[in-house]
Amino acid sequence: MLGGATTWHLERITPDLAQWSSVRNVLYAGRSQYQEVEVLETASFGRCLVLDGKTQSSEADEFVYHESLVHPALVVHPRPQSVCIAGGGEGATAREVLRHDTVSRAVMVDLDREVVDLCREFLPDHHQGAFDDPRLDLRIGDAGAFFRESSERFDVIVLDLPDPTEGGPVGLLYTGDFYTLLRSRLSSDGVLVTQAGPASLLNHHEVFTAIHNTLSQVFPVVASYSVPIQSFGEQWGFTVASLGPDPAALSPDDVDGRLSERGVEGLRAYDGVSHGALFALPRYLRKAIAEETRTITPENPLFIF
Ligand code: SPD
Repeated sequence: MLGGATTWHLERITPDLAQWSSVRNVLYAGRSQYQEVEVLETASFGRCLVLDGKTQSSEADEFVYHESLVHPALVVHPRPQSVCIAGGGEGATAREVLRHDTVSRAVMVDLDREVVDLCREFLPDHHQGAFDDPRLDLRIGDAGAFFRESSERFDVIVLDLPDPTEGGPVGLLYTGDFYTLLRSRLSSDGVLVTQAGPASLLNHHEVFTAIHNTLSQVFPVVASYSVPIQSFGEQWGFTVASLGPDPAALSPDDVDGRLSERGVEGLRAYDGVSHGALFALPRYLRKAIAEETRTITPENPLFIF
């Protein structure tokens, strides 16, 4: 039997597979206007933000997730000055964006003020003061409405959204219509990156391959990549779409040179070597992406389990 803990968090991966994590303390549990919110202190991963039952990030391995989400897109842009983040309530995506000294303006649009406030209070190791950086412009609101109503163009757009779940708040932000709008909000050489759901053997077909295919209908250059996130219990996917160079073509020296030129220091997961490893998808995933025909639309949305 498992050890003496009495409270467990169950991370569901597929209908038939889950990861159990023992909970030392429930720091917060409640319902915001949009979703169920928990901040759990777990024995294995430290503090975790859990939305609608799904771990969004943990103190132990959020650096893997956030560095992998942010830096490939920023590094491939020749000189990212303005960045927009959709979601990212923990503040850790903003933290990584603001490491690049080329960035003079970062707008972060998150739907849920209660989640942002809880993260500021309970997850200081995630944001590390990013909310107080004068370059950060935090907006509370719907990212879809923000991009429809503002004509501002950004060098990089980072979608750090909760997963698309049936009945959840973000399904429309994973559709071709939304990606078309975002393309019009990018500057020349602009780059978009999105977290793209599970990329494991058993569930890459849920949304990962379809997000790649949907972005391919809108952008000239699209590349997907993945990294293991142990607090999620599996391999996680990301997709980057570019109006300029292909991130998958950057050499380790290109990556390390750009990080160094921009004063990016203190990374624990990402560098030139790991950039190549991120994009080195296994053969079955490359095949699944090449054979994918589904496009995500408001009429035909896709959801993760
Ligand atoms: N910051 C948003 C990341 C969403 C990741 N969801 C992971 C779910 C793991 N089961």
